[in-house]
Amino acid sequence: MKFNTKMLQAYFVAGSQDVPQGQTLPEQLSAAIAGGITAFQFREKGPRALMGAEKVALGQTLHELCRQAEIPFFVDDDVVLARTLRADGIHVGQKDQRIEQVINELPGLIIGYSCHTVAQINHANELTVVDYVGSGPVYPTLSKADADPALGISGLKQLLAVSKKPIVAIGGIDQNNLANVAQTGVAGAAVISMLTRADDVQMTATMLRRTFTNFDA
Ligand code: 3NM
Repeated sequence: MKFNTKMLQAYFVAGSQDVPQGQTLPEQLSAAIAGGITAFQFREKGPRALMGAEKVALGQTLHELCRQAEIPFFVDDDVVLARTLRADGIHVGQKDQRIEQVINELPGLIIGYSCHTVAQINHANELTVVDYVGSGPVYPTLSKADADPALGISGLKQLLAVSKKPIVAIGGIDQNNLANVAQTGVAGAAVISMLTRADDVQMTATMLRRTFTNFDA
């Protein structure tokens, strides 16, 4: 699949650990797709994450839902899992395997790279195969244990000013602050809890998508 900046508009990130009891990730992803999300990232991480065959099986189910909807399926960090699941893309963090190594091991995949500082953005600018940058946390988040300090809108704007790559904002983004995030000019928002904790996942996904479709020049 070829990268398109519009894929970043409404970017759902989740693993089974993010889903409240009584619901499942395939159900939530189906609802989010019905609502209009533009990308999904499988991020099975932390003490409650699935392992081994169970993780692969869930990934296959989720990828199939994305395939039917013709939206990209990303894997967080894991080169082997990305290859096993034939993912469309991989998202690489600063603390993961070195980005250059991932790029060499997965030719042809869409590559996302987390950047939290101007220095990291400058590095990403030099990497021609990096398609987009994920920047955050914009606001404090409960979904990532080792998150950096919050950037705020002003910090996000500083990163936007130097980035040659499209930026998807992440971290603590919810229905109340979404418009402020969109107004910075980022290509989209990546969210976990805004969708996994939503009362109505489909409607919330539609709201997320519309926010960025309206700001789309
Ligand atoms: N990465 P929520 S913040 C996965 O700053 C992730 O790079 C972040 O979850 C970063 O939308 C984050 O629930 C968690 O705040 C986002």
